[in-house]
Amino acid sequence: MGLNVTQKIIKAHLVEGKMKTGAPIAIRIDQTLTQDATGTMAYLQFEAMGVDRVKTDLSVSYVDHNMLQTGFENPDDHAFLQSIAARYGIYFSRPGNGICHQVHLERFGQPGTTLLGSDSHTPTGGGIGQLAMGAGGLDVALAMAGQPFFLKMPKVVGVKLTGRLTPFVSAKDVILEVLRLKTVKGGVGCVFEYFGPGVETLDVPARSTITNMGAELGATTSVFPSDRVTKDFLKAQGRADSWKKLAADKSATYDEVIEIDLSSLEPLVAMPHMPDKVQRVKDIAGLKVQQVAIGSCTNSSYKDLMTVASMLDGRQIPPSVSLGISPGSRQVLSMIAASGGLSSMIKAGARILESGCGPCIGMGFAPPTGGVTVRSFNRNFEGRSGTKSASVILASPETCAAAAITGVMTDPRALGIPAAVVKMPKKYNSDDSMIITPLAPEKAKKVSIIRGPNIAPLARAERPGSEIYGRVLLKTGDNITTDHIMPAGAKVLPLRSNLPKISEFVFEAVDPEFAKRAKEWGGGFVIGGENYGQGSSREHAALAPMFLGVKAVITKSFARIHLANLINFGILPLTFKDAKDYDRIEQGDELALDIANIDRPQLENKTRGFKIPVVPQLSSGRDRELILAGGALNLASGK
Ligand code: MIC
Ligand code: SF4
Repeated sequence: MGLNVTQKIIKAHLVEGKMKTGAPIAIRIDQTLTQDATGTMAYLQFEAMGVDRVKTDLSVSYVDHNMLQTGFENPDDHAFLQSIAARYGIYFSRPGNGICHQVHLERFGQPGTTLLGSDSHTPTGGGIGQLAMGAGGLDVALAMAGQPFFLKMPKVVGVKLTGRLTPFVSAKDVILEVLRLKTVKGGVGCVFEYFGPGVETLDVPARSTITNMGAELGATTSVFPSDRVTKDFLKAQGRADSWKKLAADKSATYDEVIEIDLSSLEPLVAMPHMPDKVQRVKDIAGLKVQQVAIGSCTNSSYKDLMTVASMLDGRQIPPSVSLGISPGSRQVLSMIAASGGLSSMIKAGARILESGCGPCIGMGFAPPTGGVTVRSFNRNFEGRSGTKSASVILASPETCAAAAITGVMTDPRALGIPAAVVKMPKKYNSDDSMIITPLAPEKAKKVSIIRGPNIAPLARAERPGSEIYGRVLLKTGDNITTDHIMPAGAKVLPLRSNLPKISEFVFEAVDPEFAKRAKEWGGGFVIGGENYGQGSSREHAALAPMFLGVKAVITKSFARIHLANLINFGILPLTFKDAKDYDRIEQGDELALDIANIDRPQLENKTRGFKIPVVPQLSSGRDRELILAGGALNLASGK
C-alpha cells in the first residue's frame, strides 16, 4: 500500500514502535528550535543533562517573545541564551531578527525532515513539507541531547483542497473553515495532511498560515507536500539545495478525509474567546472596532504585509481605530521597506511594532476596556491580549485591513477596491547578519555561561509514594488553556526563568486565590473537563503547578503537549472512566489515590465516601517510568 507524506517522513525517522495509529512510537529529530520564553528553561534542562554539544543536524535559539525589556529580566535572559548557544553549538537568532517560525521557514526549514520546537506553532514548517511539531522545552532539550521524540502514531486526516481562492479570501479563511468543521479539540492525536488539486494554487506563506494555525485544532501537526511551489520559495530564499520533492503515493490513503472547495470560501472570523467560534465576516458587518493588530507567526509574511500595504495605500485610518503592524521577520521588514509598502502603512497611520510576537502574547498594544480588537493572530483566549474585558476577533490580513480602514467589521469584498496582486519575490533578502553561527567545538568549550539574577535553579518533583492524598484545589470547565493555567503577558512573561516567582500566577485568571490555597493546603489535585491544557507548549503550565504541590490532574480529556508536559514533570494525569463522575467531585473534597499499581489506580472521594474508576493517561512504559521517577529530569540524571 502506498504511503502519504506524514507516513513517509515518520517511516524515514522511526527508531521505536510500529506505525499503527495510536501506538507509541519514537522518531529521530533532525532540527530543533526554541524561543526565549520557553528556551531559558529548556536550556537549563539541557545543561543538567551534561551533554557537550547538541547532537541534532541543526538547532536554533530565537529571541522573539520577551522583548519589552522593562527591567533587567529580559536582557539577562537574552544574554544567557546567547552564551548557551555559543557554548553548545546552537545558531542564535538575535532579538529583532523576527518570530521563530517565520525565520525558521525562511532560513532553515527543510522538506522531509523532522523539527521539534518548544513552541506550539512549530507546525508552521509543515508549509514546506517538514514534519514540524511543538513540544515542551524538556522534550526539545532531550532531542538536542540526541534522544528521539516519543509520541503516539498519529491518525492522518487528509484535507482535500479543490478549486481556487477568490479575491479577498485567503489562507486564514481556509484554516478557520477547518476549525469550524473540527473544533479546537477535533485534531488531538491527528496530523492534518493537505492534498488535492487546490494545493498548487497556494503559495508557501499561505500553506504555512494553514499549518501554523492547525495548532488550534489540537493537532500533532499539519503538513503540505513539497512541490514546485516549495522549490521556487526555497530558491528565492537562496536555498535551492534544501529542496526535495515529497508527495503522497498515488495509492496512499488517509484515516479520514475532509474536502474543502477553496472557491466556495468566504472571509471568516473567529469570535471571542475561542479560535473555533467561526462566523462569516458579513454576518457581523458594522460591529465597531477600536483596534486592529496585524502580524504574529500566522500572518506576517512579506506577501501578507504587502497585501495590507496595498489596501492601505492612499487611505487614512479613522481616529477611532488604532492599527499596529508587526512584521514577522527582519527579512519581511527590510523588504516591505524597500518596496514602498512600509511607507503606505506609515502614511495610513499604522503604528509599526517590532518584528516579534508582541501583542499576540500580550507584550504591549493591549486593547482598551471592553474594546473590540481584530487580529490576524491565531489565539483569542480571554485575557491573552492583556485586557480581560476585551473581545479579540481573529481574521485574515485582508479582513483586518478592511476593519482598520472603515473602523467597523467589513467584508473586504464590500470595500469596492481592487484586490491586491502581490507577486511572490524571485529573490528574498537573505541577509543573515542577525543570526550568530555556532562556534567550532574547541572554541565553544571555553565559553562561560552568563547567568543573571532572574535565572533561578531548576526544581524537581519528588518520587511518588504508593498513595497520593490531598484536596481538590480547583475544578475547571472544558477547554482550559495553558494561558488560563500559566498566563503570559507583559507582567508574567519576564519571570519565565524564575519558577518561585511565576508560580504566584498559576490559574490567576480563573481563581486568583489558587496559588495561596495550594500552598496552604500543601498541594493536591486539579479536576478538569474536556481538552484540558490546550494551546501553548509552555511547560511552565506543568512546572509551576508541580512547584505548588499539584500531584495529579483528573479530567475528561487532555490536549497532547500539556499531557506530555505533566508526565515530564511527574504530575500524574488521569481521566474519568465515566465522564459523569466529573460531577461528583467538588473543590475542597479530600481525595485518596492509591497508585500501588500505577496501571490500576483507585480513587476514593473521602469527603463524600465513594470510589471512582479513573484511567491513568500513560501510554508507554516510558511514561510509567517518568511518573515513578518523579519526572524526566530525575530519570535522565539517575536521581
Ligand atoms: C503562545 O503562542 O502561546 C506561545 C507564547 O508562543 C507559546 C509558547 C510559550 O508559552 O512560551 C506556544 O504557543 O507554545
Ligand atoms: Fe509568538 Fe504569537 Fe506565534 Fe506564539 S502564537 S509564537 S506568541 S506570534
